[in-house]
Amino acid sequence: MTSDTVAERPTAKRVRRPHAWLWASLAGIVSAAALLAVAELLATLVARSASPVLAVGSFIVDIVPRPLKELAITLFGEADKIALLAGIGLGAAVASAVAGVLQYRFRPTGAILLGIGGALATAAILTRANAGALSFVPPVVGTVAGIVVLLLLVGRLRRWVAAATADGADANEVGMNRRGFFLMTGIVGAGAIVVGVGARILNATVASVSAARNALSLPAPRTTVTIPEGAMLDVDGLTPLITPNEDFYRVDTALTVPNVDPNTWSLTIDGMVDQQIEISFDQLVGMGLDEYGVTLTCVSNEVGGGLVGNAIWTGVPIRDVLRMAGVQSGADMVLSESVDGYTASTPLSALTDDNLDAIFAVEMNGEPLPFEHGFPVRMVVPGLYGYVSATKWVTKLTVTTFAQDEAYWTPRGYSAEAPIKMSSRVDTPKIGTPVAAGRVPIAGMAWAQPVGVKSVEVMIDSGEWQQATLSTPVNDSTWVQWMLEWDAEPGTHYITVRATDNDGNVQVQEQAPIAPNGSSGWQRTLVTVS
Ligand SMILES: Nc1nc2c(c(=O)[nH]1)N[C@H]1C(S)=C(S)[C@@H](COP(=O)(O)O)O[C@H]1N2
Ligand SMILES: [Mo]
Repeated sequence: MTSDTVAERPTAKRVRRPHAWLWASLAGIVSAAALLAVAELLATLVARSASPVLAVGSFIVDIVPRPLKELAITLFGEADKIALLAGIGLGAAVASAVAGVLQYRFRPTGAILLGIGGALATAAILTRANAGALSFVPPVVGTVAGIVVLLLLVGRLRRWVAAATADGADANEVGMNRRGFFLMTGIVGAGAIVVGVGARILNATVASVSAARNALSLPAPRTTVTIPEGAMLDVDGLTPLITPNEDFYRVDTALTVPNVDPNTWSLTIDGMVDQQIEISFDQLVGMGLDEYGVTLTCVSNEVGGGLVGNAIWTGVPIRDVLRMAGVQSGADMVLSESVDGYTASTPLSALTDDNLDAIFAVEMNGEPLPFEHGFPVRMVVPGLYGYVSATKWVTKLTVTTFAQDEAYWTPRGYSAEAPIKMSSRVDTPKIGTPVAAGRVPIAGMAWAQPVGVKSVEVMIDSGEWQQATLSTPVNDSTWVQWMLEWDAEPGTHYITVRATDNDGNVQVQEQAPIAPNGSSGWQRTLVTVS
């Protein structure tokens, strides 16, 4: 740095030269804070419980040599984790201050240093056991944000220094540039603290609910669902009888998946009841768990579509809980509400029917409900579309009437009541995937909850209806598989399918759109045989 003194300048006011190194360090630290804040914020959105800061911390814990670890424990005892985090924080602060100075003196080495740090952090995060497919997004986007902030801040600092060291420096101009630098540094720094701390707190609750779910040990169900022999047909391309949780369709209005801790969860039953009650998760589970096989269907499922899935749910009949509150006469609807304010209107009779098994489910296919599917408690009602019955993250039931209350979707173009329409679907062969001439199995799924499917018929082109072979149903509220051996001749053919339920009703041929109460029609698939 040059050392001509400002006092010699012929300006009216004294123009002070900035402590450039100091402010460059600050710029570096604020850039790193922005990096962390953006990363933590994105982590809450895309990578559940994967805090980039903590992932890097855990990575370091794992690579620190044992003697050093033991030394840390001797030195800091139970506070060793805090000491480690403080150490990482200090190290990161020093490194980012260095990056700021480097960027100021030797453009663009500071940005490169920050980039290398971000890349190392990304690598550390991706080596963690709980890393998901999107875990790279928070550190990568965070690093880009950090570099942009560094370039901007150091750019401002340079302008300030240039103004202050120019011949005949103008105090006003210097002041303006100084304020520009501090304003931007202050806004980014404060923003990073608010966003970063907020995201970290959010992230911590996500992680703690995640831990609560992992730690949950539920009593074994008293009764289990028996899968009868012949319940699964062996055809390539046919949907499995039980939908694995990770393949189960998800439909809800939740922007971010609610985090509900089972230890603080409670269910309130109010409205037209003898006494309002509130039960805890332990009380609910303590009523005794049983398994139920129920196929869930979304009203938005088009004929032939995939918004339908079948799971074994473990839970407690809703009627048993309603009985504790005592339903009063005159009620005909139960408005269920989730923690995020979503509501569904379910006919009271569907929840009190002894032959229907509407349940509060706590498990899905033998594990606690996945977060996306309503952890810790959701409703499952055989025979009703999800939007009028299957409230996830449920915390309240209000016993009421259709005349008095309406649910989330009712003013939005969907019916207040919506039984699932019987439907059937071709899974194989698939449209657009030609098959070789010869014996070709045609197979798919059919459902008619809660009555059950009696038969499925298939028509090739405009031929006769042919009876498909059905799998043995698990019960009347689950779907069945069907298949038909077909002697496929070269050319293009139409395959049409329709089901008949145990009451003798044939699947409705007339096409209906999904609104207001579900699609109808027969699926007709075009197949090319070569
Ligand atoms: N809290 C809440 N529960 C909800 C919904 C919702 O938007 N919010 N959507 C419903 C709809 S429309 C359907 S089809 C089912 C889907 O359940 P799934 O996501 O577990 O498959 O959840 C129902 N429960
Ligand atoms: Mo739905």
